[in-house]
Amino acid sequence: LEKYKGIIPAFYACYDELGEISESRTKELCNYLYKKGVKGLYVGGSSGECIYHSLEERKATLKYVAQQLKGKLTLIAHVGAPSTRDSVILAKYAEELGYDAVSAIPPIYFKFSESSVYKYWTEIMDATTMPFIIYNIPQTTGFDLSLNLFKKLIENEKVIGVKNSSMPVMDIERFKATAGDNFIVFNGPDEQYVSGRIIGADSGIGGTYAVMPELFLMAEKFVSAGDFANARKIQHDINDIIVALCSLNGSLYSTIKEVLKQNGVHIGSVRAPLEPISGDDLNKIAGIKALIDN
Ligand code: NAY
Repeated sequence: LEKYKGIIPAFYACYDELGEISESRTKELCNYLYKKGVKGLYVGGSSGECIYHSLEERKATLKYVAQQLKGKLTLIAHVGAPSTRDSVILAKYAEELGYDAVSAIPPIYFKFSESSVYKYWTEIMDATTMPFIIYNIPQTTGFDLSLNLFKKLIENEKVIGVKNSSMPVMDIERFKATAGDNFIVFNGPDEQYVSGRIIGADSGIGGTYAVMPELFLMAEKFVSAGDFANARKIQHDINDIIVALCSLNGSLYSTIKEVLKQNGVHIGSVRAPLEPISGDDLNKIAGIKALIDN
C-alpha cells in the first residue's frame, strides 16, 4: 500500500479554448505535476468536473493521463457516475488502461438507502479485479458514510481505502481505528491536511494540491518527521491561500486554473454552470500567485 502514501493531487479537467477536453493540455498538466514530485493522481473526481462530462469525455481524460504517466505515478480513477451502468463501464475501462485503483462517490441526485449505496459500490467492485477506494464527501453528495456501512464495506478485501472529505477530522480517526494498519485513509479537506494526518490519515488526496504542490509536499515532510510546529506553519500558509482562492467571483477551480495559467500551464477554464473568473477579479490572480510563490 506504500504507493498510495503521499501527496496525490485531484486532477483538473483540461480544456481547449473552445471548452472541449484537450489531449495536449491534459498531458501538459500530467508532465507539470510529475516534475513537481507528487506521488500519484486522482483522475476524474470533483476537481476533474466529472459530473459535467460525457462518458466519452471521461474515458478520454482517463486515457490521456494513463498514456502519459502509467508506471510513473500511482493512478486512481474516479468512476462514480449517476448510473451503476456508467460507473461499471468506466471502472472496466480504467482496468484496461492499467490504473492502480478505482474510486467512487455514492450515487447522487436521488436519496439512497445504505443498502442501495452498498449495492452500487459493490457492483463497481465486482466489475474489475482492481482495488477500490470509497469516496465519502457528504457536503456535495448529501450521503454521509456511517461507521456501520463502512464496517460492512471493508469486509470486502478489494476495499483498500477511503478518501474522506467530510469536515470532522474525527471521522478520519474513526475510520482508521476501525480499519487498522492494512488500509489507507486519505485526508480529503485540504484545509485540515495536517490535522487529518496527525489523527490517523495515511495520505491525502486534494483539490488544491496541484496549484501548490510544493507546500503540501513540505507539510507532508514535516508531518512524517514529527515536526508538528513547522507542519502547522505550512498549514497556516496553505489556508491563507485556500481562503484567497475561494474569494473570487468564479468557482474555486476557475481561480486555480487562472493561477496555473500564470505559471505557464494552460488548461482552459471551467465548464458551465461553473463560472469563469471575470472583471476586476482577474486582476487579483497575480496577488494569489504571489501568496503561493512566497
Ligand atoms: C476531488 O475529488 O477532486 C477532490 O479530491 C476534491 C476534494 C475537495 N473538496 C471539494 C468539496 O471540492 O480538496 C477538497 C477541496 O478542494 C479543498 O479542501 C478546498 O476547499
